[in-house]
Amino acid sequence: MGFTLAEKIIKNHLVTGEMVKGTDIGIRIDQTLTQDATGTMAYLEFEAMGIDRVRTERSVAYIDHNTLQTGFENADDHRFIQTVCKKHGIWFSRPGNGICHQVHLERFGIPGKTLIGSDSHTPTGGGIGMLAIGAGGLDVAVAMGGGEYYITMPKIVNVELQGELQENVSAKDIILEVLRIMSVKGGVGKIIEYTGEGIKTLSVPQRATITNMGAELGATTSIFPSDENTLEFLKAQDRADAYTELKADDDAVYDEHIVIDLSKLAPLAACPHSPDAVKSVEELAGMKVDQVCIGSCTNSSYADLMKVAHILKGKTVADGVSLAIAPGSKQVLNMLAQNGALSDLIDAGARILESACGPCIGMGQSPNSKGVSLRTFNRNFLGRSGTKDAEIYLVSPEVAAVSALTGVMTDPRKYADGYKVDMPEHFLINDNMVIEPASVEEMDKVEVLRGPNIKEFPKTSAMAESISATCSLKVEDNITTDHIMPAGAKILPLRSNIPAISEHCFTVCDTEFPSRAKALGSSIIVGGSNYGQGSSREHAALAPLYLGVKAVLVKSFARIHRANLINAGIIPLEFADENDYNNIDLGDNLAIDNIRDQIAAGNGITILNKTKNVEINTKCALTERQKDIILAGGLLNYTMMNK
Ligand code: MIC
Ligand code: SF4
Repeated sequence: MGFTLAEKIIKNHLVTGEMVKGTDIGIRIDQTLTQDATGTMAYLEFEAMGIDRVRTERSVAYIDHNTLQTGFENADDHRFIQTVCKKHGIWFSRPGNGICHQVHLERFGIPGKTLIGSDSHTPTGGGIGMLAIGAGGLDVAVAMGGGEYYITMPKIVNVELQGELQENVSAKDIILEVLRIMSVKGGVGKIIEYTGEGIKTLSVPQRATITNMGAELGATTSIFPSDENTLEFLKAQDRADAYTELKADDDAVYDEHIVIDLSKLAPLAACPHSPDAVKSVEELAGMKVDQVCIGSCTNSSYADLMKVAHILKGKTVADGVSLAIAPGSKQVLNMLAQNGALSDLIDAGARILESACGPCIGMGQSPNSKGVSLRTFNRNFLGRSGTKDAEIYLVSPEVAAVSALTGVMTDPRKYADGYKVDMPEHFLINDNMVIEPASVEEMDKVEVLRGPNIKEFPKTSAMAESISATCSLKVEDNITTDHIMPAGAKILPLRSNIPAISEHCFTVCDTEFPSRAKALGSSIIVGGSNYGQGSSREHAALAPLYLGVKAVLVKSFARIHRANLINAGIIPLEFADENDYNNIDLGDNLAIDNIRDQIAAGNGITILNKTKNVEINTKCALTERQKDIILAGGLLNYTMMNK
């Protein structure tokens, strides 16, 4: 029996466990990436581990999220990251150089290598044949220190692409179709592997759009083979030496099989407020649009923006529409500048933003009240744009550009000609915005600079014998980490300051939560299924930890958030019987006795709801290592104990 591509890469990197689906495995990590909003915490954690120099083949820190500098905080954090990188052997991509995933794909990604990043869209690297996985900052810190990364050996889903896309139907429509089929929880515990004749028609940046937004499926990662298109891309990036041909064996066995005929796909849009609320653009055509944003790590490549420039050339953005464009990297922006396409964008009335995440994470460009905004991004969760009553639709660059001109949702097949952007033979290469780390001889001389916004990682202690806690919050299904720990221009600058950012925890759902949880001292959160989907931000675990949350009891968890809870020493519990969700209400007094023994025994944990006088059975499926982490009071304590 042959192997799938993901299995081959895992096999080559396996350190602990066996490739048995559903069991825990530890893999060696070749590369790491961080971005600034999660990076400060990750580097504080790395420093706390007391390791001098990273032990990976390549670790890169990007500054791309917190680039709106309305106070000293972000600039201080950037300076901290820059100096910590210099000292400890990490490459530093300066603000202005671009979005981490776009730049990593262009300049550092290598087929067949493993990459973990403190950002959920790290699977973008799957477009170039990497096994690229999003993780919490602490897991990335451990990997930088040479530790392996633990995942549950996923099931492998084969998405077979047949045929070729029609003109003005794009890679974004492929992943929206996969989301329509599988939903935002359909990928949990799975790797999505793309095969079929259709993949030959897709360039690396198009493939990366698909693997990027695979994060919205809840998948562990997504991956394409490394083939002649990969070589063409790497050659054009002057990195042909990074190429290896990689594909699944002909007799590989997959757990699921989905077939998509590309020629039958039409332009699609994800409707508010979920990436899987997919409808055809034709159905939505004519809807008035107030804002269009083009960019983000999903759709800001050279080809995407050339297509947009071609559609806009010589025309003017409709008078009711504000069009913002953020090219994904300095490379892309500079190429558009040199070939004149930037001028076409400016001339049409586009507001050009710096190469960064920008509006995707609510850093500026919030829409007007009740505004309809079409975005080429990957997430449209409630409130993420910064305007709570805005309606965000996720669309392709073609739909976005054509609709910006007409002022209403428009099917590009009727309005744009079949302009095709060829992969440039040579991208414009200039890595002058990437700073090399100091040499081993020089590293001791580097001083790490810390601003007053940078506070320590919250201290945790070993798990107690029993817990007496109150239910401090009860929430529904599909709670995202944007609900738990909102982002945006006002809150993101507090990412290095857990006490301050905790004041915003869950305020999207309940403004009283932070003060209530603090007053209770010790509490438990209750939730529905797919709890913690979305971003990898470990702040969604660290803020509850700081506020005294001891356990989270839900119907089911999203992968990265569950790992972050364990890393923070918070017990992740699932209802043994989902109907028990109705047996706990806000304010109920809950007790767990002999908790250490119950965790160690691994047969689930019994909670007594003292208010209702009912016993609730929960599942707490932890591996031996995870049990030890929880009992030690989190991964940092565990790592220090095992140093
Ligand atoms: C996101 O797209 O939600 C983010 C912002 O990039 C996050 C990381 C973060 O919260 O800093 C992610 O995707 O992990
Ligand atoms: Fe940045 Fe948005 Fe991509 Fe997250 S999804 S990395 S915020 S561009």
